[in-house]
Amino acid sequence: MQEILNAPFVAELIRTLTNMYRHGWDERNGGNVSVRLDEDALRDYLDLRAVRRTIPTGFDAPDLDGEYFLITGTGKYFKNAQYAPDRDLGLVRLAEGGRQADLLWGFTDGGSFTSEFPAHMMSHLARRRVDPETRVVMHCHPGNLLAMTFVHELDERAFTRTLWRMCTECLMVFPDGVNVLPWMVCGTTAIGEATARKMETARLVVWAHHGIYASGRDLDETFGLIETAEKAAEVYLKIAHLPICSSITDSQLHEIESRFGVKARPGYLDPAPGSVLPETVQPMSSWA
Ligand code: 2HA
Ligand code: ZN
Repeated sequence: MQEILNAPFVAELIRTLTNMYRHGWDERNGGNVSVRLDEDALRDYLDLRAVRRTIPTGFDAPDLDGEYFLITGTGKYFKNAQYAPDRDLGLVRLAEGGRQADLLWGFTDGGSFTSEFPAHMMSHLARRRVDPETRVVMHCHPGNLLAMTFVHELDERAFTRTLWRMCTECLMVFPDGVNVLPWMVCGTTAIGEATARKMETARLVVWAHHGIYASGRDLDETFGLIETAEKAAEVYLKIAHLPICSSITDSQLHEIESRFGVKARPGYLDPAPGSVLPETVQPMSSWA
C-alpha cells in the first residue's frame, strides 16, 4: 500500500483548499469541496473492504450507490487542511441506496462530511447527466460575487450578461452562464435539490447573499470558473457607481463566439447582426 497523503488526488485537494483560503473565499469554516474518484485510483492506497465507520446521509440517492468521494469535513477550516488532512478530509463510499456513507479514510477526530453534503451529492448527479466527466463540486464565499447579489437584480440572464461584459474572457470560460438561487436556508436537502436543478443548465450557481457553487471535470477547471466569475464581479463593483464611457457590446461577444468556437447560452445575447429569427427561437446551430 502506498501512503494516501502522497496520492495526487489528496495533494491536489489540499493545494486547492489552501489556495481558496488565500483568495479570501473561505473564512472560518466556510466552503466545502467534493471530488468523485474511481475505485481503480484508490486501490493502491486503501483497503477498500476496511470500513472505519458508517455515517447516515439523510437522503436516498440510488444512482450514487458504490461511488467514492473525497470530501471536506463539517466545521473544518480550509486554512488548516494542509496541516491535518486526515482529520479535515474524508473519503467515503456511498452504500444502501445512498442512505449511508462508508468512511474509508479521514475524519480521524470522529468528524463527518460537510453540512452541505446533500447539495454536493445532488449536484454531482445533476451535472453527470449533462457531462459524465464531471468530478468536482465546489462551494465557497467569494466577497465580490456575494456583494453583487445585494446590488444587482437576481435575474439569471441579466446577472450572466453583466458578468460576461466585465471581462473579455468570461464568455469563453462560462458560456453556459451563471444561475442564481434566491436566498434559502443552507445545509438542507431542499437547498440541495434546488441547487441541483440549477446545475442542470449551468456549472455556476450563485446562492444569493451566501456564495457560489461550481462544478467541473477537475479541481483546476472548477476553481477557475469561480475565479473568473469572481474577477468579473470585482470589476462590476469597481465600476457600477461610475459613469460608463465604454463597454463590451453584444456584437463584440458574438465576435468572441466566432473566434473561439464557443456558444453563448441561447437567448442570452441580442441576436447577431443579420439574423432574422428572434433569438429565443433560434436553434443553437445558427448562432454565429
Ligand atoms: O460551513 O459554507 O454553506 C460551510 C458552508 C455552509
Ligand atoms: Zn457556505
